[in-house]
Amino acid sequence: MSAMLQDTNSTVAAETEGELTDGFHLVIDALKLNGITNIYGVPGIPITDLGRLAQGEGMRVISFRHEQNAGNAAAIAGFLTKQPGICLTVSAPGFLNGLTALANATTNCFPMILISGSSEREIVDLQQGDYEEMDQLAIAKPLCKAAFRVLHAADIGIGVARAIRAAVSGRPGGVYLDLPAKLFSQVMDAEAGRQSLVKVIDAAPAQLPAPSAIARALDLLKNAKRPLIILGKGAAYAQADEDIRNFVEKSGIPYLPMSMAKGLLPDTHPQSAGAARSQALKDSDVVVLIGARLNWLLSHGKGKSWGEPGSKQFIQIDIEPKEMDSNVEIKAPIVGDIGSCVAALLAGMGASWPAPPADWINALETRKQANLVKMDARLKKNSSPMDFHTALGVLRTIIKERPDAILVNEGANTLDLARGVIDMYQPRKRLDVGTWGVMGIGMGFAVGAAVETGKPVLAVEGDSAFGFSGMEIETICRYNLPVCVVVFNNNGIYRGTDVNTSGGSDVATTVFVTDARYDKMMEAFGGIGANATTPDELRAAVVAAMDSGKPTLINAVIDPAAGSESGNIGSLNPQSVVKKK
Ligand code: ADP
Ligand code: TPW
Ligand code: MG
Repeated sequence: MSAMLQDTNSTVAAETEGELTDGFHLVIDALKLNGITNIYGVPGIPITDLGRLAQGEGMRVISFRHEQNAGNAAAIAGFLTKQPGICLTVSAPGFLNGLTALANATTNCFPMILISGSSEREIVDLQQGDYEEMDQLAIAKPLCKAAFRVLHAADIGIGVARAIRAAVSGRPGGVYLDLPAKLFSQVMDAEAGRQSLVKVIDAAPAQLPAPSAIARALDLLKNAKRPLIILGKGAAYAQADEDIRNFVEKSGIPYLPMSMAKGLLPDTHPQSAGAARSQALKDSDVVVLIGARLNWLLSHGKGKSWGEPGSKQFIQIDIEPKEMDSNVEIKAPIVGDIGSCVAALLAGMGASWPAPPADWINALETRKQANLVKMDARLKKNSSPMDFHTALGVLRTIIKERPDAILVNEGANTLDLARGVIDMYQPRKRLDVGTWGVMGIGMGFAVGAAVETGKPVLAVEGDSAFGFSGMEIETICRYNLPVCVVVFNNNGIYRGTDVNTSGGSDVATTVFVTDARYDKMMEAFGGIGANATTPDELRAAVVAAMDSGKPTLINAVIDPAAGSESGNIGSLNPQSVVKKK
């Protein structure tokens, strides 16, 4: 290798050997060879030229205002495409800004690669105070699925290949790729460079379930009196849409979609038990989990919301063997990729499958209809100022009319209520705060979704949630993306009505500037701003935005008293019971 490899100082020597390449070009060539076309990042030392050259070589390089948002765009690109999304950052602070998104991607099982430039190893390791000095590899390691560093240009091909395979194979997740500044200007013979690149073959190999696991699961399912299917975002990610739909319909079993699995089957599907969720969880006897973990979002599979102790038996499909028995016993684990597992279940069900007992179906249907009637009444209330339901009723209709639009959603009340109110009709159209309930995914997800799919994006944002990534509306305007942001402005976090109990002049910790006009921010960058105080105004503004495809921000004025603390998860919010005299 030493013969092929040159550093910058030996460029002259290398030139005598014919056509040359360098670290910059090898990184770009390695990504392109593997079908990666988009990079999300923030430029600066040492990766400014990498972004510039990548753009020059025909990649789409989207520059953000903050790395966390670039990272979130890359993560959601990974979820939507099953290809790792690429985030590119500068050393130390830029890397750290991107790291939150990498950790979040890993937590959510989204494949992404954070590629970060880093400072000189010799100086970093001796802690001699380099520009943006930091041992980035060590810091990234516990927060992602795998972390690699490339020191020689000739190893870039293999490094990128390892990163891609690690991100998408098995349980998908975030990968860190550390590229020290010196690597980029290392020069080597172009032909040897080409030969060093690796096109990853079968990056996410199918993982077939054992026939005995399928038989065990079907046995359990066949004898169930009150079966239930839960679809999680792993099922949405798997892109096995048709087989999943066939499995649900052939089995006749009611199903519940987790938040980002909404639309895998339309929420209006007769078998959806979404509107009878509590009862379905509590009263079911056999539960089939498809790409959904029994974490806090499902109350760990036990406790009050799951009914009597011992009343449940679980079948779980997951690609990660360690997920089985994570919280409760799994009676029938099926380890494999969802596409292969669901196909095997379908095959094992044979030509006919007994319908679940009618009393179970009827009980859920009765509850569902009663709940839908209640919700309908709330949505139709033409309140002024608008409350969450009135405003969400408008957006619900708009998504029904435009089912191919992508809905991005974050906030507390704005999130929890939108999840229940807005029906989804197509797979992978609802993108939200995911496993961590993290604020700040909004504009990054909106940009990533618009860039990857070309579809219109409707981002429904709490006013606090929006603030975490709000500066990216400049990015949305700069790339002229079809994104309509609706800020649910209730003057604060949860509500805008809290008071400072000390009587001091600072406002309460959850309260923002009263009656702020977020729409003016969009106008500052040449986008369209609108203020909506009634359902009619809101509808008109969103329809205009979706029709035009122009970057738009609508400030939706919501009653500051309408929300509740922590939205639907107030039970997780510890509150002091001590009264100070
Ligand atoms: P939700 O939040 O919607 O309940 P989770 O993120 O908790 O979903 O669960 C997703 C699960 O899906 C993870 O355990 C992950 O290992 C699994 N998963 C992701 N992709 C696949 C796949 N292609 N095949 C099987 N399991 C998958
Ligand atoms: C990275 C804590 C959860 S929800 C929320 C915060 C700050 C904002 C709720 O206010 P919003 O919604 O968006 O105005 P609404 O409709 O109820 O008024 N930091 C991070 N993640 C989380 N989850 C928080 C803080 C939080
Ligand atoms: Mg708010």
